[in-house]
Amino acid sequence: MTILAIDIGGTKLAAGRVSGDRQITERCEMPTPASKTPEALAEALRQLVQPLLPGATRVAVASTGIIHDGILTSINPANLGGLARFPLVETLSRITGLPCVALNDAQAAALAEYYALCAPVPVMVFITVSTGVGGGIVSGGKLLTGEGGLAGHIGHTLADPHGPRCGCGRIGCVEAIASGRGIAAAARGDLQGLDAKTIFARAQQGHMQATELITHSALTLARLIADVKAVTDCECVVIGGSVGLAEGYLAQVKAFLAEEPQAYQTALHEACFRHDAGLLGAALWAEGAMP
Ligand code: ADP
Ligand code: BMX
Ligand code: ZN
Repeated sequence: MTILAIDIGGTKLAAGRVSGDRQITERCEMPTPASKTPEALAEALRQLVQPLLPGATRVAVASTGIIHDGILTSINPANLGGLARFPLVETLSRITGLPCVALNDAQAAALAEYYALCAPVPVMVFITVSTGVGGGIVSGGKLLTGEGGLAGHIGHTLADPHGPRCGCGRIGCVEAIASGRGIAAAARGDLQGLDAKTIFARAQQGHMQATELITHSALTLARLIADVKAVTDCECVVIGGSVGLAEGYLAQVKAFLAEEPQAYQTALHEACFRHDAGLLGAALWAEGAMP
């Protein structure tokens, strides 16, 4: 059985063919269209999956946004070019002619990373620090999606009541500060208008403001992890996303978490499947969710 897995993020679209032994055999990537129309996203997805279709028997999608009944609804529309509501499963079934399932990207990655653990644990939390900040919780061997698909959206918890307004409408969300977009939005002077990837590169060169922006993100994430520990009593937290996996980032988060009281400590790891956790998690979901 070959599953065509797709990962829709706020910055990039990725797709791969996942074989029966859970290996990604082919992989493609393209930027997420900046346009606000559903047609633009549908066309980008068509181009992305076309070369991977031969031999695939089903489609599995991990996508940014709340996924409920196959519909993608943005909690933070700013992360998806303003696209608020998109018929994800219907669109991909039409494009591919194959049965399709979909779930949130961080929830999918949580599932893949849970199966990658050396031994099962009662509670594991996955956090992606990427365009946004997303999360997925596996408890008692089950992925929590919630009735409406909102479970795990920990990027929209409060980090700073005096912080910037988040695209979700709240003020001072973790995502508005710690995410790639949050880092870029806070940049001033010669860093203004640069993306998080470039700001990380500047920090490597010793740029003081760039270093401070990244440190502030890492501190915000460490505080979120302490909160997550208090809520879930998780055994470990796994970090993914291009910001989360950037060189030196997790080390900073670990250092800030170590300053919190003992009760809030938890083991922190980088995602074992790195940037492919969403793709593999979607494929696992398809194996379990479809006959
Ligand atoms: P998506 O959100 O589409 O899943 P990513 O996980 O790649 O995609 O996250 C995108 C964010 O990560 C952007 O803000 C981008 O600037 C930033 N980014 C991409 N590559 C790197 C890198 N090597 N180091 C730090 N930040 C990065
Ligand atoms: C946002 C939200 C989450 C998502 C998270 C990470 C939207 C469009 N997305 O909080 O559903 O899991 O970003 O998404 O509202 P990514 O694009 O950074 O991978
Ligand atoms: Zn928010």
